[in-house]
Amino acid sequence: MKIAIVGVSGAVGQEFLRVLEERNFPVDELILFGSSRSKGNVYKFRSTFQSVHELKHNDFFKDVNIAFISAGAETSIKFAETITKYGTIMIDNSSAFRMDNNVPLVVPEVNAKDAKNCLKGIIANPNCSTIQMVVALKPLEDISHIKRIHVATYQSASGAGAAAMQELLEQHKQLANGKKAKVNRFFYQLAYNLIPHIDIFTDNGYTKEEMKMHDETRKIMHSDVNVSAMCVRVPILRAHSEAIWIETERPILVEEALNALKKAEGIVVQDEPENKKYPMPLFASDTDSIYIGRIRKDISNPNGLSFWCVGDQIKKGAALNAVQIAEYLIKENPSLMLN
Ligand code: 2RA
Repeated sequence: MKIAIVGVSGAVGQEFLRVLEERNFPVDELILFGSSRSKGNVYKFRSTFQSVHELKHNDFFKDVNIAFISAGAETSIKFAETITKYGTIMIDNSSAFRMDNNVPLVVPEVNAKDAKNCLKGIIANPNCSTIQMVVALKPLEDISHIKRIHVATYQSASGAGAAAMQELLEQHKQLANGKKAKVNRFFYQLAYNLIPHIDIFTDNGYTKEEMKMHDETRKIMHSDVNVSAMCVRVPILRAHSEAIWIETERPILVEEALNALKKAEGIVVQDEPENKKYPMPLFASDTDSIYIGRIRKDISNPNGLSFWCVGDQIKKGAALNAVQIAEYLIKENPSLMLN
């Protein structure tokens, strides 16, 4: 298979290289793309070194089977036709096509089959905070329909990219050395702070990040669920955490929820409060699973359940989910490999 990565110099782009290698993804040939700034950068993949080409409107994608894109919505929109016109499947990490009715929005543990309806040759990877939440919700939805969700997110610096992670590290150093923290990628100093503002504000007072959790969850789960989110940037490097409250059609027992979550694909239950065992971003970073703990009845709602959910933002929240979509497509349609 010939695989392309667009936006390879970014945090997610770099993770694509690692995940493809880790999972022994069937790559015969790899071609890397980036902006004019990263043109000529060289990255190692398996035992080879590959240099980055500048993304342009040309025939580079002619014999590419699958292209993983993580270069921002503007680039995805601008280059979608160039990438897909010869039959390449574009798995897009940006928000550009997520709510397009002709583009499936896929989290393999939840709605893998939707990936087959890829009419435009594009499959969208959901927003990171939505991905980890729907992985956790699917086994519960299978017990009883979820009618309402309240979620508060604790989102790491990695969601804003590699430079933002670096900025957080630098800020800690600057402050430790008695200097003022330099702010560039975030609205305020993130070190020793929380910023209740991710993406832009919309007319209803929610941010776009919060509305993504509403809209994308409904699309992925094929559900009429109501979602009210509060998204907060926290001084953590690369794993997002979420406090989630759900209301189901019929009450779900904690035992039922635990059993379903323990059996579910992609989930690790860490729920032994008496042994101080619960998920934390420190330990979830750079791992593949979604960790769930602190599962309890919501004392304010007889049909309510509450829990805590942690997942690596760059892996399952981005690169790994995209690669899992590709693996599903290959499994369902091995002829893809013969393009
Ligand atoms: C963030 N949701 O955490 C973004 C990344 N996709 O900022």
